[in-house]
Amino acid sequence: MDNNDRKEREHIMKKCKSKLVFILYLVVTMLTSVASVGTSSEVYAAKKTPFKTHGTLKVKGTNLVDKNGKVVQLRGVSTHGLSWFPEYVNKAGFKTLRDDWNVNCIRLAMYTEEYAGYCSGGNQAELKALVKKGVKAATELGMYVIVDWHILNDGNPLTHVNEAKAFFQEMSKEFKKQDNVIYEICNEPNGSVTWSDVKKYANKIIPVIRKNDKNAIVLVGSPTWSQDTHEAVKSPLKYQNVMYTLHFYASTHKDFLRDRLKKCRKQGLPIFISEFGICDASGNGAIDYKEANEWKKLIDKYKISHVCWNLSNKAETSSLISSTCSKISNWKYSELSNQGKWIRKWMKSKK
Ligand code: IDC
Repeated sequence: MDNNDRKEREHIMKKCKSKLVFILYLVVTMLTSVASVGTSSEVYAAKKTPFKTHGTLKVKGTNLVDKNGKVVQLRGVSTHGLSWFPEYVNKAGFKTLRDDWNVNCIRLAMYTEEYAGYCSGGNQAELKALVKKGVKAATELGMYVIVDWHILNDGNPLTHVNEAKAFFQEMSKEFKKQDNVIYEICNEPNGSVTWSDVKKYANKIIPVIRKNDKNAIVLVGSPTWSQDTHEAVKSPLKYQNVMYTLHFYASTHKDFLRDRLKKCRKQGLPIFISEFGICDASGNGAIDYKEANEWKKLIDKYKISHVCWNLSNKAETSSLISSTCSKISNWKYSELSNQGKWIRKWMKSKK
C-alpha cells in the first residue's frame, strides 16, 4: 500500500466514522423525543403517587400528618351525588384530576335522602358498587378517597342510624387494608339537630368502623350544615384520628366562619374542609373571588385539607365542568367552568 492508498483509506474511514456518529445522533434524538412525548401520567408515575409519598395519615394535634410526621394538605374534588352523576366515577377522570389538576383526594358523595338516595329508594346495591368502583380507581391511582354518607334533607344523622351502621360496617370491612380510605360519617347535620345528637350518632358509628379498621381517619360534621365546630370544640369525641368538618361557600360564608375556624384551631380542634365552593351556599349564584382569596390564604396558612364541590357539568356555578361539555375525563382548560378554572389554578400551584 503506497502513501496515497493509505490516505484514501484513512479518508474513507473518517467519512464512515462521521456517518456512524451521525446515525447514532439520529437514533438518540429519536429516542429522547419519543420519551418526552410520554403522557403526563407516565411522568407522574416517575414522581410517585400521593399515597406513595405520604402513606398512612394520622391526626396529630390540629393537623393531619403523613407517614413521616409531616403536615399533609389534601386537595380534593367531590363528586356530585352518585345517583345523579354516576358517570363521573371513572378512573380516567380521576387520573385527569390527579395529573392535570394536582388533586390528591376524591370524595364520593352518596346522598342518603335526595334523588334516589341510599335511604330514599335508591338502588343500594348499585350505589355500594359505585362507591367500591370509585375507591378502587382512586386506590389504583394512589389517591386518597373519602366515603361520604351525604346526609342533607335528613337533617339529623340519627334518622338513618341503622342504615349508616350497616353501610359503614360493610365498607370498613371491605377497605380495612387500604390506608388511603377516609370515612365521612355525616355530611351536613342541619335543622333542629344539636351537637349532642351528632355526638350520639358518631359514638354509634365510629366503633363500627374501628372494629374493622383501628386507625382510619374519620370525619365528623356538625349542626348548621357543618359550620358549628364551636359546639364540637366544647365537647369533642373521645377517639383518635377524628377530624371535624367545616364547610363554606365563599359568597355566603365570610369573616364569621373564618374567625370561628381560627378560634377552634387555637382551642385544639383538628379541622378538615371536606366541602367548599366559591359561589353561594345554594351551589349556584355569583362567584366571590375576593372572599375566595381570603379563604385560600387562611387554608394555605394552616395547611388545611380541602375538597371542592362538585365534579359534574350540571348548569350551576359550583360544577367544575362547563355545562356545554359532556366529557367525563381529559377536560381541556376551556371546558372547565369559572369555578373549575379558579380551583385548578390554586391546586396546581402546590408542589
Ligand atoms: C347541591 C347540588 C345541587 C343539588 C342539591 C340537592 O349542588 O345540584 O340539587 O345539592 O339538595 C351543600 C351540600 C350539597 C349541595 C351544596 C350546594 O352538601 O349537597 O349540593 N351545598 O347547595 N352544603 C352547602 C352547599
